[in-house]
Amino acid sequence: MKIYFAGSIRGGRNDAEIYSQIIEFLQGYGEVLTEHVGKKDLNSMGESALSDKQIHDRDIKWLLESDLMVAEVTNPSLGVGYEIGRAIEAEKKIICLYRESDKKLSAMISGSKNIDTIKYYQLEDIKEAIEDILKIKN
Ligand code: 6IA
Repeated sequence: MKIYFAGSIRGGRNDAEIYSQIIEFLQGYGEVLTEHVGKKDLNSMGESALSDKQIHDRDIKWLLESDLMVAEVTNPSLGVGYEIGRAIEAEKKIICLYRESDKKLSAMISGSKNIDTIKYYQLEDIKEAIEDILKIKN
């Protein structure tokens, strides 16, 4: 199974460590195409070796190839929101992970019937929920 993990880059890297832990967990289920999103040395300026067009086109190609999108949406990111919209259009299975905080999740995510949203406090909380969703899918 190919998994597209989405997490904030230019929207802010405060949750990079959490992304890295989620990616490690997801790698037990399949190939995570976007492993770089969890790299702690990836700064908020993004990948300088590639142009923005190259990043966009490569990521959309990976997204369309994937079987499942998992997006961590606690830290709002324009890019992640865009990717979720593209994944819905492509009829992908989509799981959004959101840590309970003062900031409420966008209604465009929590109100979408095409997205399974998992609210969590710590990593352990999401493992069982993801496993349940994947079992239902398979
Ligand atoms: O608006 P944002 O930058 O927060 O959007 C983040 C999302 O867009 C992530 O889920 C990525 O899939 C995608 N994205 C945005 N910028 C990059 C990028 N820059 N590289 C890969 N995906 C990106 C350079 C980072 C590099 C390590 C490849």
